[in-house]
Amino acid sequence: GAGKFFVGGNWKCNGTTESIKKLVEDLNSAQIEDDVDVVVAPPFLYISQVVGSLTDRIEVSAQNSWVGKGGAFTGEISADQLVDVGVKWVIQGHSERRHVIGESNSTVGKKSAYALSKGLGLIACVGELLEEREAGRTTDVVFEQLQAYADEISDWSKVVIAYEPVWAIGTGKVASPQQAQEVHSAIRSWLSDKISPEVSSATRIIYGGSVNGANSAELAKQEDIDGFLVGGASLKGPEFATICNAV
Ligand code: G2H
Repeated sequence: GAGKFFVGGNWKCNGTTESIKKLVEDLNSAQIEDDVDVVVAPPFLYISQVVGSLTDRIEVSAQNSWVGKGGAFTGEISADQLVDVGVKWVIQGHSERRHVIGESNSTVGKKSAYALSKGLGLIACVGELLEEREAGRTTDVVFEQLQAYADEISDWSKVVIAYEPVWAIGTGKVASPQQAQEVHSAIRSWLSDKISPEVSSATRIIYGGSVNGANSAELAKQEDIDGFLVGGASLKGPEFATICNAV
């Protein structure tokens, strides 16, 4: 493993003022161990509410940001604006943005580099589709996605890589600890070969895809699983706390 365990809660497009107030209260009163970095990613609309009410123990992430600085880009949010309201992290390249919204590898790389240049930490997602796995192309796809980040990023010190096999996202089908470990280890080797051995040993590689309170401990035991990116189960405070304490 690398560095401190890292658990992100990706709330996706869920919640209301009321439900988020309750979730923040649950997180504020949760017992979270010291040996884990915890980040939550609310929808943009609720970010200021969360920054203003959540314990400092947990940092706030956005789920996306624009490719450059602000201006005439209707409907977009810039990294500069995220920093302005107290956000510390951004998720880029989530499979829902790649496969539902249609973002390309190169767009994801550019957005990531801009966010890093503004001082945000980056949760850089990668992951293969079911048909890519079945065709034996898992590492080809993941390495192409990593290369697109590497083409734009020079400083990896604020990067966390999230491996999320698309077939395991929101489907209840979690990758087995061995399946996840195999890809995490391949990512670790890729970093060593293509970036540097130092970056490879320092960069946290977290797993996402149907992680819950019942399967997190077993996954956390794998050598190259340095944390989780949690979707559905991060909407329940007590279960999310269990996952944070999985290590
Ligand atoms: C994968 C994950 C969070 P879930 O998208 O990024 O979601 O845990 O609901 O599969």
